[in-house]
Amino acid sequence: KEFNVAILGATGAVGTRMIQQLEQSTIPVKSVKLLASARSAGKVLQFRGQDVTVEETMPDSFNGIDLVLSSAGGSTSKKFLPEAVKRGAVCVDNTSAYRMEKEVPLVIPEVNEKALYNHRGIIANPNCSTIQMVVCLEPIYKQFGLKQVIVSTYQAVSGAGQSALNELMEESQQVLNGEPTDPKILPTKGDKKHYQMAFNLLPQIDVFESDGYYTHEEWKMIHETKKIMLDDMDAKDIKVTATCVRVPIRIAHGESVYFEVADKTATTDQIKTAMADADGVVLQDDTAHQIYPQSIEAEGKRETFVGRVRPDYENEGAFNMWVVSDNLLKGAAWNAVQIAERLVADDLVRVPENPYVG
Ligand code: A2P
Ligand code: 11C
Repeated sequence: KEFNVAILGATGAVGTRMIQQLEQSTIPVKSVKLLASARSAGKVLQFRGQDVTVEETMPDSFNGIDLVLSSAGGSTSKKFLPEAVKRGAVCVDNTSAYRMEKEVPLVIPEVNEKALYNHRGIIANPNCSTIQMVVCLEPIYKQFGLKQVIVSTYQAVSGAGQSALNELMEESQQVLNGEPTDPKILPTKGDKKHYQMAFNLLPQIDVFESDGYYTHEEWKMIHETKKIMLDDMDAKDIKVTATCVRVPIRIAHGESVYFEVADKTATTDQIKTAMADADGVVLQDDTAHQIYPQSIEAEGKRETFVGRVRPDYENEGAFNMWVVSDNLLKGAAWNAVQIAERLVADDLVRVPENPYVG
């Protein structure tokens, strides 16, 4: 069987990578439809060497589509994915629109592929910073148990979309030229004030929660991790806390992850081996030769890189590590296409009789 695939948000930072990852995937593609807003209608992109004209998204855009890969913002997903499911298309959604609904599987194939079997039309792709952390923690959890995770992120600007990336480049040039900057997007489009990102760090990703303490990005890292690893967004079995910081780099998030395992006999070498043996994780840890993960080296790669794995000498059974991955690939487009590959392999590209669209 061959599949008619639509990419919603095809002109964006993630959408363009979805095109590329789909081109390189094992999915038998019969046709590809590239969808965006009216602003991009008529723009010509390519799929496997063929020109494809971008179309404005309408409910009927999904007629005859089998599979949708979507990354056009949460409100666009809420508006169009029910229309797609109604027309028989299975949707892999990269936005946060449906992630916390219990009827919607939130999937990292290396961790909880089995959750795909219960899908009811929409499958959610987790947040980028969650994916790269959980893909490393899962093999540790399986072998040694996990009690607590404390993460601090160093997140690339492309996570905030193509327009934010353009803003960083423009500001950087302005600063180098000695000109004033005029921030309009970062730290987040959704908040009132905007700050310079070039040569700066911003401890705000997404808007603040109603408690006045945590950002929504931090909230997502905590609750998505629990939903993926423990199948319950509020589970207490693993304690998780996060600080999310935007750094002035283009692509690939870095994360300092501190974790405490249940099995106090676990050694640093065993922790390293558990991750080195895990699918999708590459251990880059040789301090004698200054080998550790770097953002510019992770860019364009599908894997998650881990290094600087070391014991906390003050706390038995606790460790630190440094995790880097391309936020647009494993953090978004590749994880989504990987989910689609598994759906195809397991004959799950069909909407069941009880679809769930929110
Ligand atoms: P467009 O290029 O027409 O604005 P990014 O995450 O890089 O900001 O990209 C967002 C993607 O979502 C783009 O492809 C953008 O299309 C698309 N998009 C934004 N709003 C809508 C909408 N209302 N309907 C369809 N696509 C949208
Ligand atoms: C960022 N992690 O770096 C965000 C982007 O929930 O899919 C992804 C937001 C999401 O800004």
